[in-house]
Amino acid sequence: NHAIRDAALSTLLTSAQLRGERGVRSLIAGALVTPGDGRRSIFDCRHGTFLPSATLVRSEGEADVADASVNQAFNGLGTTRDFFRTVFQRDSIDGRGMRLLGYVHRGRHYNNAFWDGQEMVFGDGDGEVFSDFTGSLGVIAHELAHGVTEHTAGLEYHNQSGALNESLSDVAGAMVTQWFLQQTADQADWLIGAEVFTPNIDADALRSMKAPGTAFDNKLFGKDPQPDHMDRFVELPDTDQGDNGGVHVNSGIPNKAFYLLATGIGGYSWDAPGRIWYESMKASTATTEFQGFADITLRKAEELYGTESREQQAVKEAWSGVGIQV
Ligand code: ASN
Ligand code: ZN
Ligand code: CA
Repeated sequence: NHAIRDAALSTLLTSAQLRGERGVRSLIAGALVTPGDGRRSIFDCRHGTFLPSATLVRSEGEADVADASVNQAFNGLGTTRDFFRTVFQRDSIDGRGMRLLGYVHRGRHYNNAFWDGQEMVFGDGDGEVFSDFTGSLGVIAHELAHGVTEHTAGLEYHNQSGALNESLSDVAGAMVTQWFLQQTADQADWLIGAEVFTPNIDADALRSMKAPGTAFDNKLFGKDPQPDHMDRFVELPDTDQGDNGGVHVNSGIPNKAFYLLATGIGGYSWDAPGRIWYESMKASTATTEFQGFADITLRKAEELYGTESREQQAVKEAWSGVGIQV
């Protein structure tokens, strides 16, 4: 009886710890349960798609393994976690040390990576067009940042709120990459996912924040559909075919605004520009749109740096550059 009860408790404890459910953990046994601190667990899907069948292959504190995808996911999630902790004093995805669950080798030839509300999942790519998605720190940070957005603004993943959600993930992807390389806004390439294409493919990256709409132009994909200004906003249906109302398309507009802010202020993007964006993300809601977010950034720049500060002036000019007046 004891054995059965203990086994059930340990299962509950393990799954609760893995999911970082603080409420459940403290409910179970207070002192017995250690906080997460964003500890990493990497699972190998071994080409399956059913995540509960994946195998735990590397935990926090453990050394490199033979599988490069595992180590890349482990390192990328660690760098992103350390970025949020060091730069924004944020403890993991939920701000309360939530466990970081990374799944690699998801499916066969899977050409994507995603956050599913609980974990970060990476495909290997088909090897023809795309390579392993764990090969891009920007992509890893992008996916983790979807978790941060879900736990802060909670931006609905369609139309303008969804494009803003996508943009916040790209902004995090760029900042984490630049922080890792210690590059200033002027030194950085502002590309997201430059590493995920095989050498066969004529494409700079998935997206360019510096010049949305120019990341690729080839036979396979056509031209990069991202606009860089409200005059070229793309109306798409809120369907899977329509990219949920163009969430990966119109994200080019706030992406460009952040690029303009970072280069306008100068120095490291994660300093004043990142602080303004991060505070604005926390002050946004599920239905915040571009204009509403822009207004929030103006207010945050004022609160953080003062009325008519050069930072606040740079915020005005950045949004004006994409056709949004604040
Ligand atoms: N890589 C995409 C993203 O994180 C996956 C998706 O659209 N669900 O936005
Ligand atoms: Zn995304
Ligand atoms: Ca949908």
